[in-house]
Order: sequence, then C-alpha cells, then structure tokens
Amino acid sequence: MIKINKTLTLEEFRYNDVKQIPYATGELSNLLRDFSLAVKRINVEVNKAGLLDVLGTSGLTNIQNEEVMKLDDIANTHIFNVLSSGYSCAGVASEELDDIMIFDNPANNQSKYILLYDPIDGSSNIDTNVSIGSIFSIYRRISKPAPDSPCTKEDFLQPGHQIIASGYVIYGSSTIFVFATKRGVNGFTLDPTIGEFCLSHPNIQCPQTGSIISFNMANYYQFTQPTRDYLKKFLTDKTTNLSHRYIGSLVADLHRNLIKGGLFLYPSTLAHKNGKLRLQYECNPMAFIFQQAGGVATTGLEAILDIIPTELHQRVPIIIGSPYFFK
Ligand code: P6P
Repeated sequence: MIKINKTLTLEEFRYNDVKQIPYATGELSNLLRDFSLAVKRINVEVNKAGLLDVLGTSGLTNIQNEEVMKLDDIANTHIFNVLSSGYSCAGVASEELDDIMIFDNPANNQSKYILLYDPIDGSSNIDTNVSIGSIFSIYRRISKPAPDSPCTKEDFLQPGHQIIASGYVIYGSSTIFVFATKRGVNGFTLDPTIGEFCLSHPNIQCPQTGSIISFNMANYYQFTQPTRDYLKKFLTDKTTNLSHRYIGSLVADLHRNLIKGGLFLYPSTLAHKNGKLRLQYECNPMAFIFQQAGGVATTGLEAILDIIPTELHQRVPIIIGSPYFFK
C-alpha cells in the first residue's frame, strides 16, 4: 500500500496515546474532541468578527463585575452547548457563569471528569483584532461517578497539581490548540482545508531561559517593593539583554513565552491585591502546561499548583516562565 506522509490530527494523536495507556477508556479523548469542536465554532466567529455582530459589549456584567463582551458570551455558549450535549464530563465552571453547571443526568453523572474554562481570554482586545484565546482545565471527579451521582462543588475546588489535562487555544495568525497531560505538552494547528487540528508543535519544552519579560508597565508603581526588587535584578543585569513585550492577552503573552522562553508576571497591585488573573481557569491551567513543559509558576510565595482553592473565581498573583528567572 502506498505510504502517505500526513500530519496526525488531534484525534489520531489521542488514539496513539490511548493505545499506550492500558487503563485508558478514551473518555478524556472524547472530552478533548468535544472541546476542540466548540473552539472550531468559536474560531469562525473570531475570524469573521468584523462581519458578524460579535464585536463590542453584550451589555452584561459577570460575577467579576467585568463587562462581558459579545464574543465572551457567544464563546461561553458554544463551549457549554457542546459539553452539555456530550457525555464526557459531569459538569463545568466558566468565568462567565456565576456558579458550577451540573449536567445531572444518568449519562453525564457517569463521567469521571469535570472541566473549567475561560471561554475568551483577552476579550478587551477583540475589537482591535489582537490575538485572544480560550483556556481550560480538566480534573478527575472526587465525587463518585454513578447514574444517580451528580458532580459537586468540591470537584471544582481541587488544587492544580490534580489537573488531568489543561490547555489553551490561541486565535492568532493561525489557530493553535495546545494541551498538556502528564505525558507532555503538544500543539495542534487548525488546518481549515480539512477542519481538523493537526500536530504542529510536538513535545513543547519551555526554554531554560529567555530574553522576554512581560508585565503591565503602567502598574509598576503599584507593585510591592519585593516585586520591584525582583524585577530590578533582571532589568539592571546587562548580560540578559531583555526585551519587554506585553500584549495584554494572557494566552498570547504566555504562548510566545512558552515557545521562546521568558517571564510573565501579573503580581499583586494596589488595584488588584490578589492579582487580576483567576486561579481555577487561567493560572492553574497555564501553570500545569508550563510545569509539564519544564517551566515554573508561582505566586511569588508558593507554587500555583499547590494552592488549595477556596472560591471558584478567586484571583492569585502569578509569576510564570523559564526556570532561569526562578533561580
Ligand atoms: P491588564 C485580559 O483582560 C486579561 O484577563 C489577561 O488576558 C491579560 O493578561 C490581563 O487581563 C491584562 O490585564 O490590567 O494589564 O490590562
């Protein structure tokens, strides 16, 4: 039979993974496939944003008391609809939903997973065509999967080191789906000719060092003195030849730093005492990805993945990047 050199689709990649894991049932692969379907639908909206009625604000405010952009609301609905119509997770939590949403039916109650997501991160950039992203993390339930046993709030308040898989999609010059499991970090680029995510960034490793430092300079004088002292160490070291790059879209800033190396921080500020970024669907998923790729993620005082969550929407300071910056 003729040999055809083709790139693996996300599903084909997962089939290979599942075949190598004796106890795997394929449920996690089904959940990743469902999420990839939802983000393909979001990708259509993002790519035609200026031609569809998806720009600007929705007129809603979320539990964070933040303006919900139309695309936030549309993306949230796309992900919710696909996951609730599937049977590969027992429930979800979203930045745009006040509380967890339990899919309480015999099929979904038997799923061993729950999923948390930020449907569109960086939404303030939507109207200016700057790269934005979607972020998710998947945990195994603490509650017992059974037809009459719905998931519980406790399932959604697990520390990040319990993550089974986490990932992001960056809607940029190309649309790339990056996800991590304990078997590594891999990136898949959407091939619009076949409508599939295809393996393009196998076995991503965070460079040991990097020359990019990312933080919002406008907040510098709101940083604590220890944060300024920490930054001064690198900004005054002539041997590091640092460049400051800050897109203001977490997924875009972190995807660049994951590939090229560097440091990103959103520390405590006067306006955001606990930092601005949310632990359960921004910091933990990104910290798990960086750690699996050889990077580091802390609050400045403790590892992000070790934090025991107390609130679904709690914020934490984050310093994340190449190991060099944590020596
Ligand atoms: P600031 C975007 O609104 C976001 O949630 C992240 O994507 C981004 O890293 C951060 O906030 C930017 O915040 O205060 O610098 O505009």
